[in-house]
Amino acid sequence: GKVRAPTHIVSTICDDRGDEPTYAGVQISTIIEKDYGLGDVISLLWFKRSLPKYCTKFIEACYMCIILCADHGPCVSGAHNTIVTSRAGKDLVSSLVSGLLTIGPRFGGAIDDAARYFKDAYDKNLTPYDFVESMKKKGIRVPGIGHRIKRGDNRDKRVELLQHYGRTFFPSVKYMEYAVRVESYTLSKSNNLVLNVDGAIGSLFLDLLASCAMFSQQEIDEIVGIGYLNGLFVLARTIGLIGHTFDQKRLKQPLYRHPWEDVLYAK
Ligand code: Q5B
Repeated sequence: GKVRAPTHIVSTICDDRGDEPTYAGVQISTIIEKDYGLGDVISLLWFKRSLPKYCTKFIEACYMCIILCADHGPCVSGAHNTIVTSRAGKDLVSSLVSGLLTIGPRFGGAIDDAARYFKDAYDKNLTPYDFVESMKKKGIRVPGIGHRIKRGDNRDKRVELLQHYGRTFFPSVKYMEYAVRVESYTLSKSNNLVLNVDGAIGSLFLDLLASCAMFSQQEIDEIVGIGYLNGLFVLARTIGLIGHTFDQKRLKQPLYRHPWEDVLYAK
């Protein structure tokens, strides 16, 4: 019989060979007819399954996550880079990616590590004290904890909205409540060591995966291991960074040059 030559690429999420593309087997016309939202599309293309409404709303809550993380002003690392690049006369894609490239362990990209460390600590029954102090001994900052401007007495509204959503709609929020207990301990050390938006999303996403009965333990470990969750921040902040690019162009802002007065020229 015929022997099929091995393919160079294996792909499992989207098939464009028929009359219309399918996302994880679902035709795009069905997606439109059934009024699927962005959370449903993310569920199909990232998780390869349709998730229950409260999950897709949370992803959208990540549409909360996505809505809530879409922008956080011009002063954060990503927006700053995008603004400087746009003012250097570069195009949309260049301005966007220069901002996106700042997303990482300190800025916006701590969601996966927050999920990994909170999961490991909770599953091992570590007390918040033991968890935080063991991280300190290893010289690792607790991902999902700490913020440059948010404080114990100036909480992050986004975190509060996400927590309220989880407590209202999720069957269980054990990982998020663990993160809150960790925060109580870190706040006793310093007022800036709040649970931040990355930590809130990371811990709540663990709750989503663990409580919706749509993922095996092996699949959850794979999702956390591969690191899907920073994708939510990247996706969300792309909206804001595009906005900052257009804003600078609309305002016809000149080439940016940092003022000498704001540099310490040290020997
Ligand atoms: N200390 C976020 O640091 C920041 C500690 C800690 C233990 C911690 C820091 C951190 C983990 C990464 C993380 C996501 C760099 C943040 C985001 C999106 C955003 C951004 C926006 C948006 C802030 C002072 C003392 C030192 C440190 C200790 C600090 N963090 N100890 N665990 N996690 N967090 N990132 O204020 O004894 O003096 O040496 O890395 O979750 O990115 O809006 O801006 O939407 O755009 O610069 O919200 O927390 O604090 O470096 O002066 O440290 O606290 O060891 O102790 P800061 P530092 P010591 S959300």
